[in-house]
Amino acid sequence: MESPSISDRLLSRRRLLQLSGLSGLGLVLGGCGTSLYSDQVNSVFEPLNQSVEELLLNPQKLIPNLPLSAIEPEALLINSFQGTPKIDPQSYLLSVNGDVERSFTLNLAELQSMPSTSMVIRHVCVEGWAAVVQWGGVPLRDLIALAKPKPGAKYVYFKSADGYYESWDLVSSMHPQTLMVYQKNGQPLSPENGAPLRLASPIKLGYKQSKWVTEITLTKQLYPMTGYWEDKGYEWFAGL
Ligand SMILES: Nc1nc2c(c(=O)[nH]1)N[C@H]1C(S)=C(S)[C@@H](COP(=O)(O)O)O[C@H]1N2
Ligand SMILES: [Mo]
Repeated sequence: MESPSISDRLLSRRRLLQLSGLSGLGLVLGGCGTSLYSDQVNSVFEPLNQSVEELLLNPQKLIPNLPLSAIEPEALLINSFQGTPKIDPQSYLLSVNGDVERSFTLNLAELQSMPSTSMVIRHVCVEGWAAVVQWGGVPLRDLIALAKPKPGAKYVYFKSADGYYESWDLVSSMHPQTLMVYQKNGQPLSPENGAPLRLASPIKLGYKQSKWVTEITLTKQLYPMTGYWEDKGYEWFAGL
């Protein structure tokens, strides 16, 4: 699942603008000139395929944010099936690909230049602990929309640098509070908690929330290996 890497930083900014035009989302990137942006929107706009468009237009029910005072910094235990992988944030790339019109890769600076969201939610692990956490990052739905899923794409696979893997249904992936985060409790995300980039969402159990995500792949089918813990017998949907 190779996709062209954005090597030139200037080009990449332009490419992001093109992608945002294609998405129909009207993303305005921080620090970018708006004149280039409006040129791109008018020249390259194409509607999204129906199902993703519907998901964008009919936002799902939001989980109420908890107050900042509810954050429990000590309660979030580190869970890792085999330690923290070494990732150089300078050379890190997120790849988005699969059954999409436009595969792309983004580096951390590019991800951090996209509009971000913050939320305070409860993380729940099946092992019997929970923690209120503030997370900050990019809505996964924005990345999915940039990639323009092909009609029939219904699942989203996540590959992690430690060999962990997960799959989600598209609807849960498009939930406005399903985020790819690089920030936790007001600080940059720590390596143990999944830096440079991890999933965070109030609608799924902890094991669905992959840390150290390097690749997001849209698929039309659910393949036999659905997730690291699921393949050991845990429930796939794992909704909260
Ligand atoms: N790549 C990867 N992601 C992972 C895991 C893992 O072992 N590897 N563990 C999962 C589980 S079971 C939980 S509860 C959360 C824990 O996140 P934390 O370590 O930041 O508290 O990460 C999830 N994501
Ligand atoms: Mo967990």
